[in-house]
Amino acid sequence: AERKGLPTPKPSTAISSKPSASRQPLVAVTMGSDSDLPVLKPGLALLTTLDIPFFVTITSAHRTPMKMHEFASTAASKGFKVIIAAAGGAAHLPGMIASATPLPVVGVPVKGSTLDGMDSLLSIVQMPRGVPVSCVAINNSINAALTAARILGTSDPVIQERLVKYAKDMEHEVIGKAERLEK
Ligand code: RP5
Repeated sequence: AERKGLPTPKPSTAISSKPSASRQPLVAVTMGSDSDLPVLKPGLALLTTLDIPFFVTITSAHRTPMKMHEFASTAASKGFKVIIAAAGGAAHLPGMIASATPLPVVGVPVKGSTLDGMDSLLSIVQMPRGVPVSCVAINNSINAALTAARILGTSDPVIQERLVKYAKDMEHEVIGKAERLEK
C-alpha cells in the first residue's frame, strides 16, 4: 500500500542477480514480530534490486531482549554496515538496538491495527540526545532501504551509481505519467 501512486522504477538490467546470501551481508534487517514482515518486504525487494546483500531476523525488544542485545552488540564485528529495525506499537526496538551498536540505525515505524502508526512513529523518532535513530515515514521500508543504500554508497561508488540510476528511472517514470496525462 505504501507504494500506491508512487513511481515504481524498474530493476536495472545492469544489476547482478547473484544471490546476496553468498556474500558478506552489509545490511542487517530486524523486526519486532513476523507480523511486521509484510511492511518490510518492499524494502527487502529494493535491496535485492540494488544488489546489496542483507540478513533478516526477528528480535523483539520486549519478547526476546537477550537476543536483541546480542544481535545489536555483535552486528558491527560481524561486518554489517547499517541496521534497519522495524517495529510497531510501543516501538522500542530501533532505539534499543541503537543503544547497543555504533552502526547507523534506520527505524521503520509499522502501522498497527490502532492509532494509525502514530504510536510507532513517536516511539521511534523521539530518541534522547546521544542515541540516534534515523526514522523514516510510517510503513516506508522503501526509504529505509534507500537510506541504508545511501550510507553504503558514501564508500562504494558502484552502489552510489545504482542510486543515481534509481533516481533517474523514477524521474523518467513520473515524466512519462505526466506526459500521458497532458495529451
Ligand atoms: C511490536 O508489536 C512488533 O514490532 C509488532 O509491530 C507489534 C505487534 O506484534 P504481534 O503481536 O503482531 O506479534 O513489538
